[in-house]
Amino acid sequence: EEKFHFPKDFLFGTASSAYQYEGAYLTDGKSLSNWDVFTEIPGKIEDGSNGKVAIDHYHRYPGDLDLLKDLGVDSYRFSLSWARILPRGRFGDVNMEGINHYNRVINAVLERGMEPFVTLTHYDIPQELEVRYRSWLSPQIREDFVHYAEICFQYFGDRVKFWTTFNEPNVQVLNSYRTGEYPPSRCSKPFGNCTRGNSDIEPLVAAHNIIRSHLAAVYTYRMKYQEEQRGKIGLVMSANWFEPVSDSLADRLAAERALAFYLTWFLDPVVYGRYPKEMQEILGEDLPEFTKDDLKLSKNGLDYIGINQYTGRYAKDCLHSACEPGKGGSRVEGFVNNHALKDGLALGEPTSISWLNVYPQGMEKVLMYATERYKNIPLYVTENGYGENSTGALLNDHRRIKYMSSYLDALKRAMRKGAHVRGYFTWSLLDNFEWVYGYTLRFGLYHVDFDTLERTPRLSASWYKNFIVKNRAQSKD
Ligand code: GCO
Repeated sequence: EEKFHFPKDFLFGTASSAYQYEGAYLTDGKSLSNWDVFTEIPGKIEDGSNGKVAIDHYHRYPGDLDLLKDLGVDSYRFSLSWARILPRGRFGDVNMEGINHYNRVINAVLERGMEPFVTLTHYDIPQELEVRYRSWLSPQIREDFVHYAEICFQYFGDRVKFWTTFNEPNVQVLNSYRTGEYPPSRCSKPFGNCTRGNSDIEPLVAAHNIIRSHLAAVYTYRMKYQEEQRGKIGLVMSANWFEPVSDSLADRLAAERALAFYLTWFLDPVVYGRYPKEMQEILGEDLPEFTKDDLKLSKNGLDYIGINQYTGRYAKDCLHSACEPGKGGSRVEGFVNNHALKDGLALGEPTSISWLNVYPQGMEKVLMYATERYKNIPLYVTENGYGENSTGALLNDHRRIKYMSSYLDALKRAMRKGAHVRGYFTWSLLDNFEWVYGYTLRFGLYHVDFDTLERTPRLSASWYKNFIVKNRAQSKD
């Protein structure tokens, strides 16, 4: 195999999020988040569980960071709980106990020789913002978000050099306002199980408010903090690949539309100041517009793009032929049917998790796509990982190793072809709370016993450790 060199500043790491890891849901002045409230509603979470305790990372972070140090990673990606820092948003005071907690975490990461890679919002927000003005459906949220972001820059920005405004806002708005699976569980046809019905444009409205919040926070960082603090600020997207189900022109265009209505939906406005043309054509006046002021903020409104890449799906045109019910295909999906299977065969290999097929080619393709579309903007693979639907221990996780190694090969292929990838974070160091699946899915390099909270390494932990050592050595010769 051709020799490959990772650049010197390449970051290997693992990723996590506050609600999925921390627990301590009312400790030290934290208020209820939207997820604390939502998980109380019967039937929302597969095993009826919640993140009140999660894996108690709030108290166990020193030990967990020791595990990371032992893995030899360069960086730890984690998120801050907004409700710990500003329990009432901008309607109340900063909670200094929350600030002190994250100061200790950030220092502990740095003391172990790692770089903190910090997400401001990974789905959980103070419930007060939901109750007062319906959070992301209201333009008011931008003021709250910028206020929160500035407090984080002020208290942590001397040490945090990588900021992410939002984690997977595409998944967030679709699950919150389209399928109703995430709080505040609003949905539109054909999805059921919503507490309230709504119009199908709510995901577009929420997305617009998120993009404007992102742009304003980036602008504030650049104007007031970046010169002194010298950090980078970016946005992390869920970046599933969409493969045309056939070679026909119609299906190839459908695959383009699928990406437009998922990935470039957020990235095009932030980088180029406009929504993708496929969205403009199909949604017309229902697509919110940016004001002149927004546009002033929005040229190259990020320093890096975060790519969460796990899997791929088939895209089938249904602009010209009938959409199959139950497979997406409405105008808010760009008239694209989404298929896991073609002639009964999955794109790649199926796993025990319905949304996860092993399709490493998707990693290479998405990285090349982003490189072509966004030219010189650096890319970080901020998540990639393998989960199993199992309550057993499965410490011999050969399937995870095979998955990671094939995706890392695909990442190298993309880099050889010119993709500007600067980092790779695997999801996740530890088994944790997997949103609507509760504790039924396990993504950890370490097994966590959810009763005793004991952490036990799987084979993949030493595999990843070796991978990093080997690949670092290459970069030095
Ligand atoms: C995200 C993801 C993570 C998941 C992981 C495995 O939004 O970044 O949903 O939080 O736990 O992708 O599904």
